[in-house]
Amino acid sequence: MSIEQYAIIDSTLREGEQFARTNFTTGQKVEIALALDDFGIEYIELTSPCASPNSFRDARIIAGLPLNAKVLTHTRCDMEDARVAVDTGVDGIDILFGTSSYLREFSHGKDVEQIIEAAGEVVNYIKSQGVEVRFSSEDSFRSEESDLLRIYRAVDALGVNRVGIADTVGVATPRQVFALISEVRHNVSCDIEFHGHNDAGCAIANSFEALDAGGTHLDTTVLGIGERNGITPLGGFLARMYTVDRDLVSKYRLRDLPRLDRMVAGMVGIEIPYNNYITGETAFNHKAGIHTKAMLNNPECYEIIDPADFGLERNIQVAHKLTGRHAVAHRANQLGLHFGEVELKEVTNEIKRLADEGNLSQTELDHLLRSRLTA
Ligand code: HCA
Ligand code: CU
Repeated sequence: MSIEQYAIIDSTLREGEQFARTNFTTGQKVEIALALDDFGIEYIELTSPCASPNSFRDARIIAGLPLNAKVLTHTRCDMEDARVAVDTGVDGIDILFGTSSYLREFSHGKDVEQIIEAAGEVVNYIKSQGVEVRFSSEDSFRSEESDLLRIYRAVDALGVNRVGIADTVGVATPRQVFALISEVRHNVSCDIEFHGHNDAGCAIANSFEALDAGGTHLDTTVLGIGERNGITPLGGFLARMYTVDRDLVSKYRLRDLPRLDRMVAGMVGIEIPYNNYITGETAFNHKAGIHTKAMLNNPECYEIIDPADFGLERNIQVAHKLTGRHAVAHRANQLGLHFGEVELKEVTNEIKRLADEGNLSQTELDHLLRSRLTA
């Protein structure tokens, strides 16, 4: 385990704007930037100022906010775009070039030498303006590794702050990510960023492997919103890191995660998925009798994350047919009711019988428990 230091580049205001339902207002963008900054996120990435007039204006506004986080914007590897980006007053510019054979053939038509030449001019200009610069290769995992390494070595020699590896189409496996980032680590001295899409469900695992292999910066968005089904979700990534070592995430204000997820979900008009990492409705719900018995003795039996660290509570579900005596006694105790062993067995059997007949609500269950003791 080699992860000692890493930083999050949250791209809710860039990749997140590429989510099908997103259309943030200026006010919402400012609210998100402030909330991410409060949370302790180190970098906030914004949509290219060349995308639209409001994108330019909003980049200037956010770059002017008194944030601890560094503000980045994202542009093509193009001199005119770079000039506009510098004009916004951001701390850093993330430039992107397509290096896969698909993009080289069907998009820009440039070979490796031409890519390096174009990068040189733009990188030198951005650096001359005293602004941070990152060079990333779009669709890195469908690019020739030797081409990638040549390009990364060249931009490293130019003095970029970071190179970026992007799994643009979500095709990479964790092993491939570990292998490529390890190789890049041996070839450059600058920092290394990873950006992973989630098309095949590997974004979080890939992000973890990227850091474990020597990556230093990781892209996330709140709830994972982004192009198609999105990228590494902030909450899921934190869950992954927390369960490896809580100290890895103690620098963030974890108790604010539920508010952050709710806020962005509301702004883009979606519900937080029921099975979302940490903030999903059922993330800390315990149902089966055998689980709840152990949980009541020691929650760590079935929980690798303490919900209290995220300002949340667990729920022991009692009103169902899989319930058990311990869960029923626990609920009864919460209501100030205490059953003897025989009564407890009887009332538990009664709950199971009723639940078999149809859904039993918590209110009905509480009523049953109370009526048993007053009868
Ligand atoms: C895209 C661009 C990008 C860029 C990632 C990066 C990707 O939407 O195609 O700058 O590292 O996934 O490649 O989001
Ligand atoms: Cu992306």
